[in-house]
Amino acid sequence: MQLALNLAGSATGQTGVNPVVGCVVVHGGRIVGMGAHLKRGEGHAEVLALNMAGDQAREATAYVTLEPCSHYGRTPPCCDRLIAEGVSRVVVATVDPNPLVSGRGIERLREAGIQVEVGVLEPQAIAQNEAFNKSILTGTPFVTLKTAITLDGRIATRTGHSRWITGPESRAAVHTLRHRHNAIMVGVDTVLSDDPELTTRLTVPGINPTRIIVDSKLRVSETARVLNDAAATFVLTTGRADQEKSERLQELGVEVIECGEGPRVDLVKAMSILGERGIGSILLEGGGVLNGAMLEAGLIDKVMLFYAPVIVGGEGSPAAFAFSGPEEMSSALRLKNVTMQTYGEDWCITGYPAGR
Ligand code: AOF
Ligand code: ZN
Repeated sequence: MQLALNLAGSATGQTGVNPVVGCVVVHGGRIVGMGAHLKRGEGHAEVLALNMAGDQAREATAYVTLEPCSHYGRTPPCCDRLIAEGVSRVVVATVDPNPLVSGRGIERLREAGIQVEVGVLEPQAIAQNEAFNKSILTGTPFVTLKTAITLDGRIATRTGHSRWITGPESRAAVHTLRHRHNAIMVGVDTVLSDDPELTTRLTVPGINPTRIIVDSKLRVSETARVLNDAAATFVLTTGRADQEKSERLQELGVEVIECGEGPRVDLVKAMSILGERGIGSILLEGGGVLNGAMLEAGLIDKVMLFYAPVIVGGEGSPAAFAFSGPEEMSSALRLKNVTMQTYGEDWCITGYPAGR
């Protein structure tokens, strides 16, 4: 099962709104087939592993990280294939939260006389599909807030200078995060001040996330890099936006999406629209005002703070979370399941807002 989880995990970021799934087929103590779901619309893990196993699938055990599907989606049900191949035992890490499957796959295998065991390495399997687990049930994307931050909670100096807070190891990790999310989201002020590309730049090619710019007044410059390269960009605005500017942006190949009637972009509505457009996960790269607004709206599922060992002070220097905040400490937003990882001289603190 650990091998199946590793196979699945290696495809994180390339299955779109689909889960990552791995499968290992074992016969007589030998591995005879392996597979991972690699792309939405293409083969499921079980099918690829069974294709490799051939005749040796008969009387074999299949280890699968997610309950085999029982429905006709873009591909036929994996259950039927496992039954047809004569597999005698299926070990499943966790049940598929997809309401179209959710227990039916396991039931169907059992009815066919296959021995089924559920719950092996389940916590790892659930964690691996945290984005899918949310988006399949809510229709809205899983949002990871990421920021590079000083020890005193700032994301730039008092003059707005921010390159670079963290070191090369952290920055490389962030590009891996971009590869692993369907979209990347920033406020228009970040685009105006930094003119970033918001693409995935690793030492090997990665997948570019769809760029999402939150821009209620369509202040983005038509010459901004995010509007003039090959990667996809959505601009979120409101019904009050200047229609001529909106048309000019659309001529550049950008999708302009109206979320509410203003004055600000309705972020809750935005999440549903993005879910409908096939965005299952978003990496939120701020700045502070958008971070604060997303947090206040309860739209953050996960927080990753890359702390650099620097202090910048400065009375007006931008904070990572610019929102009014609670009156009392007991009402502060608390993170749970907190872990810490080092990247060079930086620490990344990862946690999940409690109560979500
Ligand atoms: C599996 N094995 O490898 C995957 C599963 O549109 P489709 O046909 O690809 O179906 C997508 C749904 O199937 C997805 O929402 C999830 O419930 C399940 N994914 N199931 O048995 C796999 N990728
Ligand atoms: Zn399937």
